[in-house]
Amino acid sequence: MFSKVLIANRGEIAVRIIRACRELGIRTAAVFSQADADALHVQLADEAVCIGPPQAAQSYLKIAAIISAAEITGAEAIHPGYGFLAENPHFAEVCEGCGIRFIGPSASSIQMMGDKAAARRMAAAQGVPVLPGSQHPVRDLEEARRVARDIGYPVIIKASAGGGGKGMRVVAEPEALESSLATAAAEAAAAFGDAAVYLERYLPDPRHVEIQVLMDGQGQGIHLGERDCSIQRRHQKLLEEAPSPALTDSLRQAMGRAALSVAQAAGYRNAGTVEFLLDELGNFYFMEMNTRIQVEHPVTEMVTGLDLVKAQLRIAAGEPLPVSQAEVRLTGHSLECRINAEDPDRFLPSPGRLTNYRSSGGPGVRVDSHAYVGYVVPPYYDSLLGKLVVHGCDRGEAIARMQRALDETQIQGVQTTIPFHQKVLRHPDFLAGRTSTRFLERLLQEQ
Ligand code: MV4
Repeated sequence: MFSKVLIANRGEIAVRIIRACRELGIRTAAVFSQADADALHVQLADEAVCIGPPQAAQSYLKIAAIISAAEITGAEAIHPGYGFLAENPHFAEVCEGCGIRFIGPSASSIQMMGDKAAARRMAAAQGVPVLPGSQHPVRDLEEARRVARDIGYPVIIKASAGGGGKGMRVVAEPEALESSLATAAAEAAAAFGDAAVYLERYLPDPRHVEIQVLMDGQGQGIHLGERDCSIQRRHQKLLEEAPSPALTDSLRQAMGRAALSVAQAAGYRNAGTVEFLLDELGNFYFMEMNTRIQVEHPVTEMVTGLDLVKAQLRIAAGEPLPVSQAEVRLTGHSLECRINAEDPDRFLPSPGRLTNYRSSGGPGVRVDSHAYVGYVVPPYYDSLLGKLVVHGCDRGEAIARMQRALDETQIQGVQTTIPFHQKVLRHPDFLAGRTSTRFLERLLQEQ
């Protein structure tokens, strides 16, 4: 195992990774920007290096500064967390080139999955269902017209270099195709420096269901069930759960096998997530693969009893998978609420000092947060203050527990998304498990 790991991240995920390292007897080196000198991850790490000014482009995204910090501290490996450099193939390559282990997949797997059109082709080649659409980015309007006519309207235009909703356009009828194609391509070019787009048949109200996989370096892998992440706003997830209220055991098995075959075909190593859209009839379709540890990983940890960050560290150090597929057992139900420092009605950032903070606790409650009384939430980064995660013997107990935990939590000095979550957890559709990617739209219209 490594003796020292550098954490190339901040906030709750840096704290989460430091905790896993500490339990494995690994020393930790943190990096921080000038805005994060008083951050919890800096306090909890064994040592910390300032890597630049507050703006992420001048600190957490600066590859040279992070590699220097790893060299100065003598770290043998770098954990990238999520966001920032986590899915940057160039960063993974530079780490390995400098003799520092990148805790994640190979640069080539990251690159492959970063090309959403290529990932879709690879899934289809494995016999994994994909929605009808173009096998390659569309070359021009004529080709787009042909493809759209073949698959039938409505269609969705997606950026090949995209993911997370940028450069996406739904096209209801042929008349709208030309202008939507132009805006989607322009948006993709601006956001990713790559105007390539492809088409798919549009599902009007799917669920977002993703499968967690763990792969060793030899192509052996296990799947750890699903997370239902249908409750999102502008492609930001707000509440996640495991298991999905929509899955049966046999559907879960089919999706797990599909996820593993995609990961195997990509030569994937370490923790990854295969995203699917699920329709009302129980048909699932490959969407994309995320090559990082995800924000919502704790719900999988709660129902499997596994520590995914420790598994990442072990796999990166060349150790075998923590359990076999036969040993994976899903127990009970878990929910995660993302607590953002935001105005809960308009979802606008609410930075500032936490004048009061009282966290929840008690049976089945887990708090992954970097918050403390007196902490100043900086305006430079995403607004996630922490994650409230619960486990119960079934969905009903998990919901009651989350309601109790949200009620117990007190945060003053900034606005938070807690009132929003309290509303969701009382909603009859949520209580009945009737969630989909349109749930929030409906809820916000009801106010
Ligand atoms: C779709 C879709 C419907 N049909 N693709 C959104 C993010 C990006 N990863 C893909 N997304 C979608 N792709 C087809 N063919 C609907 C969405 C979508 C969505 C997906 C998951 C969770 C929330 C969403 C909100 C709006 C649209």
